[in-house]
Amino acid sequence: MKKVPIWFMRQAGRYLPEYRKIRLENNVFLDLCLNPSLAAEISLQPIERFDLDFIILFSDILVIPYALGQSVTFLKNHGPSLALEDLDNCLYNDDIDSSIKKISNIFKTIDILSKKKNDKKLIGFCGGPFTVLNYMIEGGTSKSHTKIKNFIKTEKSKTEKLMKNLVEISIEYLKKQIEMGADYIKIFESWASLLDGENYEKFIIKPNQKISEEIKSFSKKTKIIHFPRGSKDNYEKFVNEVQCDVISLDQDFPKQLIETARQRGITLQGNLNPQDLLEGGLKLHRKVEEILRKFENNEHIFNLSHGVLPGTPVKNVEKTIQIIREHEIT
Ligand code: 1CP
Repeated sequence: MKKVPIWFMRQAGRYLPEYRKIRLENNVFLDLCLNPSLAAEISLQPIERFDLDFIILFSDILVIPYALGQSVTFLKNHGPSLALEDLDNCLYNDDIDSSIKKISNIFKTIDILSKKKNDKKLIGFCGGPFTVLNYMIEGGTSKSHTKIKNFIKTEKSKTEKLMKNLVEISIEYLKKQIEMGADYIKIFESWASLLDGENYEKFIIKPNQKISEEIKSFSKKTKIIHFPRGSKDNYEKFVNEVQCDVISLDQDFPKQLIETARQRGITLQGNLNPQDLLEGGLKLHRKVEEILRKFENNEHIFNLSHGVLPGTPVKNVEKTIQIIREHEIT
């Protein structure tokens, strides 16, 4: 009898009291990401509590701008803040090896986790190059994304150079994670939704294609999860052009993708709405069953369509897991 494997995007985080406790004692978020024993402990918290099938490294996609030379801080309840005056450091950075060394503690976290993972699969990750560039140029979270849209239009050569550096460092960063024991790597292209047409091709397809190719030629057995969030009709193009073992789905993807993925042997991951998980009740029950049915003829990893929201009750996560575990695939 086959079971649907489970993990949750942002499964380690503020909805867990044991995470909040460590966070309270550690004010500087980036220090926490670069502290191997605490980062490993946090990565394992959701596994110990829920016995999930995947461990995801506790870190953040914004360690890459930090490594390249941009100051990154996380203000309480304010999200990340990246210093725009440091952009030139990243632009003229030609020493990727030294940059990677600044965040090499993360590889120690992976090493600890790979020794403790038992039968669980270990996921390493990075941000998609365009998504990371978005934070670097916006200086943090943005609603309008005017700076990045303007930047790629008016600063073509700087965009090209920054993207080149981001692709290069992401590949090296992922390879090191694989060397230290990551079974899967996930590329969070969380702001793919901002682009279409030619720009989608140039800033989403091409860079992700390059990363996949390099990773596959480095290690055939490592599974690649792509998450081009908000790609809508471009999801189909994405899976046709970028090598992926798993495609992580948000709420709004073309139904045809289910059939395409089945034919191509691509696993679907997703796609419970985090708001449904937060609200719980009968609606949550119905939504979880709907998702299990929707993907029952595919290889499926149960997950959310985006990260767990901070106010999510732990009992809703437990309930969701119970429904999935009791569900039998025939
Ligand atoms: O105050 C805190 O404790 C910080 C909250 C927090 C946490 C728990 C941040 C700040 N990052 C993380 C961990 C994190 N981030 C993980 C850990 C592994 C896990 O348990 O899943 C992962 C995979 C990420 C990835 C990440 N960071 C993404 C990609 C996924 C997504 O949500 O689209 C993005 C965009 C970020 C940026 C980021 N980090 C943190 C914040 C508040 C943000 C901004 C998000 C936004 O712009 O809205």
